[in-house]
This record gives sequence, structure tokens and C-alpha cells, in this order.
Amino acid sequence: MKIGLIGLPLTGKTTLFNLLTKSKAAMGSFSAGTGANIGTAQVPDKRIDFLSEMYNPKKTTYAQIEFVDIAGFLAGGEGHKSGAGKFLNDVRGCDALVHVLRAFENDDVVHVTADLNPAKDLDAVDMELLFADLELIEKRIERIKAGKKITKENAAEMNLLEKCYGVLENGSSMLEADLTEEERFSLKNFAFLTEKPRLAAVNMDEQQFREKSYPYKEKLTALCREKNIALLELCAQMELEISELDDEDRMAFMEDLGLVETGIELLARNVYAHLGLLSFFTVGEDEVKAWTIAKGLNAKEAAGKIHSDIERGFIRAEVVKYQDIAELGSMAKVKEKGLFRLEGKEYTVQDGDIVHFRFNV
Ligand SMILES: Nc1nc2c(ncn2[C@@H]2O[C@H](COP(=O)(O)OP(=O)(O)OP(=O)(O)O)[C@@H](O)[C@H]2O)c(=O)[nH]1
Ligand SMILES: [Mg+2]
Repeated sequence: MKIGLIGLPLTGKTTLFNLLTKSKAAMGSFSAGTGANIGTAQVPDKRIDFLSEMYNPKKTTYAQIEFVDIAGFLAGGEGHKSGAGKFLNDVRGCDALVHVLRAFENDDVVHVTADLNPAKDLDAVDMELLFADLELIEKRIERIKAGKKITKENAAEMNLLEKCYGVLENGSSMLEADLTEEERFSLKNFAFLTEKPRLAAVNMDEQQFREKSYPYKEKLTALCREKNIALLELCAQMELEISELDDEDRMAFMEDLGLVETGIELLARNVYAHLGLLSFFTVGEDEVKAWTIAKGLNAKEAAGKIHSDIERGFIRAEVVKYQDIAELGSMAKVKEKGLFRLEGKEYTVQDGDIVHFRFNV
């Protein structure tokens, strides 16, 4: 899972990236046109903490999310063309996007648009993604039309592309387009930018965070609802500063600010909830490990995420619910109560399942 941090210049993307991935990428200067920073964040999970304590394994592995800190992009600004290509390419490589919006007041940091309006900024970058998709469709249609002969397949593709064009022209995203599963699959190679699931994160200063208020909050909230994207509120710089303190001081500061979870906890929770992901676990003396998969995968498909051999030679899955083991305290007690289940390949894996795959190759 590769998540891109996108937004206008100087909205706090690199600050957030450093917070999430514990990196030390340079902040505070225009990065437009430069390469992206890439880093991984461990997804905190109390269930893994618990299981690790219980099994005392040689290795404990949390789920990971890869974050790509993409250079800020100024629509229609100077160097638009050259900047746009790099920006759009970096965006295209991501599975999902977090749009970082500036609400914070900071006289030392240039504000790139006329006024501080995160709702307007959200629309501005969205437009850019939308135009990129429109251009992609136009080019493909042109190429088909320029061909010697328009085959039946070409005609069908063109039909579908024209339908998508209409959707985008109306300001909707490819994600919202009413397409069948087959149609979507046939368009996969286009890697449309507006088809990427995304979240919005508004970056506030300390005062705004304490007051739970920032300019155009209502407008932004309504816009996100309309676009059907989750809106997270955070305070990247302050949290980055706090994260460098020792545990005791950090807890005290967090409490004082009313910060109930860390940036990565907030991001990860929302990424899993809104991008349709879940975690299952494998446990043993060697390793306790969290695996991230899409909701709806069956046991055999989930096995394939661990190793293709396990999928190929799948016999059955032995499944225990995390909740049961947490409540009863041991695998032996879970078995005693008959809460240990044998599942076939069609079983849909659930969040919090502890799974042991039986296979034969
Ligand atoms: N007051 C305040 N300043 C912030 C906050 N977040 C970021 N900044 C400052 O804003 C400046 C820009 O932050 P960056 O994280 O580099 O912004 P960016 O979005 O990565 O910028 P580009 O890569 O150029 O697009 C830095 O000087 C930060 O210290 C915040 O929450 N509050
Ligand atoms: Mg940056």
C-alpha cells in the first residue's frame, strides 16, 4: 500500500511525512519539480502488542504503509508544464492519496494562493487531477481515430472512454463513474488519477487545533461530504515537535492539547476504514505478524498474500478470533471452548482473524 501525500506547495506535506515515517526530509522550502521522498510507517496495533507479549516471538512485525511525499504543485503557476509532468507521474504510482490542506497561519511561510482557503485549494488540485485524466482519454481517442481501421474492440473502448469523459466533464471523478466491474477492469492500464481513493487532511496550527476551528471549516466539511472523502484534522508541526520528546513529556503534551491519538494512528485508522482494508495475523514462536489485505478476500486469496505456494497448495485455514484469545488468555482455552474453527478456501477473512494455513505443495 503506497499512499501519496499531495497538495499545493508549503501545506506541510513533508512535515507530515517526517512525522509518519520518522524521516528527516528537508522542510520549509519549495520542492516543486523535485523528486518525491519515500518512507515507510509502522502501523501501531494494540492487538499485535498483545499477541507479541503472549507468544514472545523472535520477531514482531507490524503492518506497514509506504508514504510518498510528493512535491507541492501549483496549478497554472510558473513552470506549470514541466512541474505538472513530474507531479502527475508521482501521483500515478500511488495506490491512494492524502490531500494535505493548509489551514495554519505562519507569517514565515509563503502562502501560494490569494487567501487561506483549504476548500478552494482542495478543488484546485482536484481540477488538476481531473484535467490529467481528461487529457489521457482525449489522447487515446485521437489515437484510435487516427488508426487505419477501427475494430469492434476499438469502437467499444471508444464508447466507454466517451462515457468516462462525460463523467469527468461534469466534475465527477472516475471513482464516482457508474461502471461495471468489467468496464473498470478494462480501463485499469490507464491508471486514472481521479480513480484513486483519497482522504483530505487539514493541517492546523496550535491555536486552531485547540479551538477546533480554522478558516472555511464549514465550507471544507461540506465539500468533503459532497465529494465523499473523509476529512482528518491534524497539526503536523506541533506533533512533530512533540514526537521528539521522551514518552512521559509526550503523553503530557498530548493530553494538554487534547490529542487522543498520534498522527500515524489517525492516518492508519482512516486509511483502513476508508480504503477497505483489514488486518489478519499469523502467530508463532518465530514471528507474530500483521498482514494487510483488501476486505472481501477469501482464505485462499489471503494465503496468496503470504506466499504463492500457500495459495496453490491451500488445504484449509485454522482460524481464531483475536477477540476470543484476548478475552480467554490462551489458545488452549480458545480450543476448549470450541472457538477454534476450520475454514475452507471460500471463507471470507475477517479483521482480527488469527490464521494458520495448512497447505501442501
Ligand atoms: N505554524 C505551522 N507551520 C507549519 C505547520 N506545518 C508545516 N509548517 C511549516 O510550513 C513550512 C512548509 O512545510 P513543509 O512540510 O516543507 O511543506 P510542503 O507541503 O512539504 O512543501 P512543498 O514540498 O514545497 O510543497 C515549514 O516551514 C513548516 O515548518 C503547522 O502545522 N503549523
Ligand atoms: Mg515538501
